[in-house]
Amino acid sequence: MKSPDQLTVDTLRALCADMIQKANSGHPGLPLGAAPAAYSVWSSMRHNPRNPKFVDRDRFVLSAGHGSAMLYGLLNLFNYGVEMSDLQQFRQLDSKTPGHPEYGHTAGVEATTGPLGQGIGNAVGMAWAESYLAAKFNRPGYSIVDHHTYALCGDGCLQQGVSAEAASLAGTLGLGKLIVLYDSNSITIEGSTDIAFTESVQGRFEAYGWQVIRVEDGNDVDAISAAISTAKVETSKPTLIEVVTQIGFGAPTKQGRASSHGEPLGDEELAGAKRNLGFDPERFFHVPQEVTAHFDDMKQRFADFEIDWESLMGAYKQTHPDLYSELMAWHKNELPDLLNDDSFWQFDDKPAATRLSGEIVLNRLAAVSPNLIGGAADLSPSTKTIMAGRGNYSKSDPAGANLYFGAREHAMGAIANGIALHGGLRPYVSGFFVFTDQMKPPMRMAGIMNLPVIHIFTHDSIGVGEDGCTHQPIEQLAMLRSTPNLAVFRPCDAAETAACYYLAMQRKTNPSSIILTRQTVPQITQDGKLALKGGYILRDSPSPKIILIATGSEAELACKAYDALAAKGIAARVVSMPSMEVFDEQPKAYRDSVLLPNITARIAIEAASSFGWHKYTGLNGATVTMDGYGASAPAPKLFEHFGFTVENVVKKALEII
Ligand SMILES: Cc1ncc(C[n+]2csc(CCOP(=O)(O)OP(=O)(O)O)c2C)c(N)n1
Ligand SMILES: [Mg+2]
Repeated sequence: MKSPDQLTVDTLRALCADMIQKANSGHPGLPLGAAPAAYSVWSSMRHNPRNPKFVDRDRFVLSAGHGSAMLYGLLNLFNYGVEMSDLQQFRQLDSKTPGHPEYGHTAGVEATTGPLGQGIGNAVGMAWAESYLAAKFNRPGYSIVDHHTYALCGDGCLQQGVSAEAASLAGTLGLGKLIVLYDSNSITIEGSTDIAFTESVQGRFEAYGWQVIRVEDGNDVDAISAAISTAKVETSKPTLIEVVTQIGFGAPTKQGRASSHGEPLGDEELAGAKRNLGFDPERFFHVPQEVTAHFDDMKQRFADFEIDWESLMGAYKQTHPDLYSELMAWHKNELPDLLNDDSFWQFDDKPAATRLSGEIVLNRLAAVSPNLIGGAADLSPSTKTIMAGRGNYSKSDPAGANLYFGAREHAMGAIANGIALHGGLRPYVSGFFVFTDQMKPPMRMAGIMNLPVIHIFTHDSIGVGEDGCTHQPIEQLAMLRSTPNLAVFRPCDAAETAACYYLAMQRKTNPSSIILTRQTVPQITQDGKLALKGGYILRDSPSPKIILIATGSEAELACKAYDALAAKGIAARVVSMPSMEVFDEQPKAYRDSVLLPNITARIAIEAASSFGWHKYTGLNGATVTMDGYGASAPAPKLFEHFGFTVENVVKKALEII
């Protein structure tokens, strides 16, 4: 007789193999090998399947997202509302069970995963958020923020650089409530890990400052559960539990082989696997009565977690009413009415780099948005993203809201996503714009997951100057503008910067990137609120013959060209376009009133790639842009060298009028 635990694990395995076989697509190797580890976590986790959003729940991230079948199997068995019919629709259009787990799509999925390693970064972010919120809100006798974050990863996740970045930081920060289970099967797609991955993972993680526990028998649920208990006892370090498993466990010929990684077992192999697990090979999608009863037994324990927490919160509300209200407000991401707060929109006339204006605006926001939290990839002295008076997070001071990521853009993005996924906090991150290349993967994931992460990037063009081509973004604006569900902002001065931050803060279901200059720019707008429409008329003359469209530092050039054209008797209009995405969201009548469809002479001016601008200039239009790499020289020299001059704009204007 199998124990209920063992029977459950084997049921999970069989369900996964059936799902993948029916879909004729998927990854059986991980579920068959890692089912005991996953079940050990889920049965010991503090969660309430009846309410997947229970605020103080433990989080579980399947970093090895290709094991999605296993996650859906768990969600089914634990009664999260994923039904047998959903398992039978695995990987089909509009199903609850897509190829890789999708946050916001399937209740109980805590993060969209699939790009290997990202989930570890997300989990670090969740654990960091928990630690900060606990430091901020817990009081003696009231551990109202008190949960663990689990991630399950494979060899592939640990091969990825992002996991190294995130793990190194988690060790430094001493995130003691982070527990990562490593499905150590020594197999990846191309075969044995011997061919490309031979370091001591244990040595590596110990060097990061983690506790490492090794479970030799990945089928031993009790041993894995004991390791989880040991992990919880260590509160000053994150824990890696290396669970030695066999990929495709139970499959007669594919067990231990890469061939079980990413394709259905096939009818014969599936039947053999079921026999090996002690199941009837003729029965599909079957959950034995004993397993159902086992989950019924656990149900009340899970419900009690939330009931107990609710009663603790009730007492907390009585004893600490202000903190209670604040916590509630943080979870709602509430914002004050900045639109009617004049002090938010006022700046002096002195020229200033938009990164410096950004610093002013960020601090104005921080004063009224206490759940704002964030930092830079070792660049805050340059990106100007410190919130004054909000403390610096460290192992010894976990109540600090300024975060230090080290020079780790990729992990920074993934961690920020994790903070947003956790809830209660509004994260921002910052770095040099050119290094968005290093964090495109999590920026894309933020778009996919509808996460309101704010990215602040400075040093936005050849305006960087002497650092040269490696530090001068060219194609990055086009890359971000082409990323779905991501709003990009490139303000031209302080007032527009305020508008862009305001818009970014308003966008609660998608990420925003604010792109700022290193170099000084003049204050050229009169009313920053005009920029709230994304694009608007900055200078105008009666019956304009040509429209100059510019963003950021090039808005000034457009204004100067406007004056030069006026001196030649040519009526022009300048459109400032700090955000294409926001402009495109405006009604057609507004957009037409700005871009005047009957005027085809249009020039886009931006010190970056021309890619994407023709949707506004049309094919008859022109661009003053740059499609090659930059160079090392003082910035004014570079703008001249690459054609960002009044003469060049006027010349192009005369060509197309
Ligand atoms: C960033 C990224 N690169 C490549 C892939 C494609 N891929 C999916 S799984 C995998 C390797 C899987 O190895 P492991 O994590 O050990 O999983 P196992 O084969 O043991 O299930 C790769 C390369 C991916 N999903 N993400
Ligand atoms: Mg593996």
